[in-house]
Amino acid sequence: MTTDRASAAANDRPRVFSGIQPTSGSFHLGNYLGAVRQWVDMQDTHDTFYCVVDQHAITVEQDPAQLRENTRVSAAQLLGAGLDPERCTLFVQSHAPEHAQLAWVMNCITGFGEAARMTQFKDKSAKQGNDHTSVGLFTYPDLMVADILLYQADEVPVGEDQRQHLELSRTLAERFNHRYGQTFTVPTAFIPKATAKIYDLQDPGVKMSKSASSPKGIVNLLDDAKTSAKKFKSAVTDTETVIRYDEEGKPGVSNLLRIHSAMSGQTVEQLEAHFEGKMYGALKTELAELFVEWVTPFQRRTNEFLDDPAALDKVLAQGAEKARAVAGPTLAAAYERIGFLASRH
Ligand code: ATP
Ligand code: LTN
Repeated sequence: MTTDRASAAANDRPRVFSGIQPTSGSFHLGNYLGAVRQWVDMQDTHDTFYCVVDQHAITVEQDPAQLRENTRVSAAQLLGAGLDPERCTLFVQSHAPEHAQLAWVMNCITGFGEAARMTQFKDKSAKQGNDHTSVGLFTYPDLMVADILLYQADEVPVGEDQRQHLELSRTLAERFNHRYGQTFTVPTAFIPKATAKIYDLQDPGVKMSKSASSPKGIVNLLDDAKTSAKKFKSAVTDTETVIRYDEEGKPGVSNLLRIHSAMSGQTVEQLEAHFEGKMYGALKTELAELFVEWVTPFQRRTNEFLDDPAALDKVLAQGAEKARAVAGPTLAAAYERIGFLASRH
């Protein structure tokens, strides 16, 4: 049985897979700069598969109606950000049952201690306490590994916080291949340094995060643009007055410079020269303007997709069909290698 390398080779582009959780009503600027922006760019150079990972979202408690709504809003934002269903495959994880099926296999080749060392699990479970932590949260990384390996992905664009999970996907791909014969491509993480970790505007020592940031520290893409502009203007900096990049000494200013650089396309050095002799207010105001200029059309496009749920559902149904055409043969190969009796019906 052949896996899907043939079709990836046929269009001669490296394969990309990535996912995002529908755990909130809006993505934040960290999600966009750390991940989604790369997803958009890679459509031109890679064979791309992008997934709204609703099964990961239920590893913590979710309200059913809210989850359904957030799944649609997530897909609409991805389209609003520039994903083009003609050039990528966009789908919802639970629409492709192969993910849960391969995840079981991954659970069975992962050591208990290995899973227990995942830092995101340790952090989240420590916060919630054992009685409120699901087994699903513990095996979350194995579902993520299954997502990636099903598509024989070469590259996985994510933020810095996902590096350890990516390492696990490499380890498990190699382990499976070694035990049962060559089946999976060993993926690499694609983590552009400059935007790998966008920090909270009020607490520039920690990442901007849906679950942990205070409302003033997080820039939500679907919030009223004026509200977000105000957040940039009240971002925490330091008591100096020089606009200079220094991650250790000036984390707040450095975060703002990195965001500006990512959105304007100017290098940090160019920005330091541009802001020479100016006060922090100038950087904040310019950044707020840049953001509003970008976010306004983003919100318009996202709302267009939200206003037509039937069209959105159709995009997702077609995406699932394309995804399953790749995931199905990979799962079948893995099942055969591991020794499952073929089902003939
Ligand atoms: P939570 O804050 O609850 O951990 P999240 O905001 O990290 O959630 P995810 O759906 O887990 O959201 O992440 C989606 C993508 O965004 C991932 O690739 C992740 O690495 C990236 N990402 C999240 N936060 C940041 C950040 N502050 N800077 C850069 N990338 C980020
Ligand atoms: N755990 C990831 C979301 C995710 C993902 C994936 C990312 C689930 N499956 C596969 C890349 C590839 C997160 O961002 N928190």
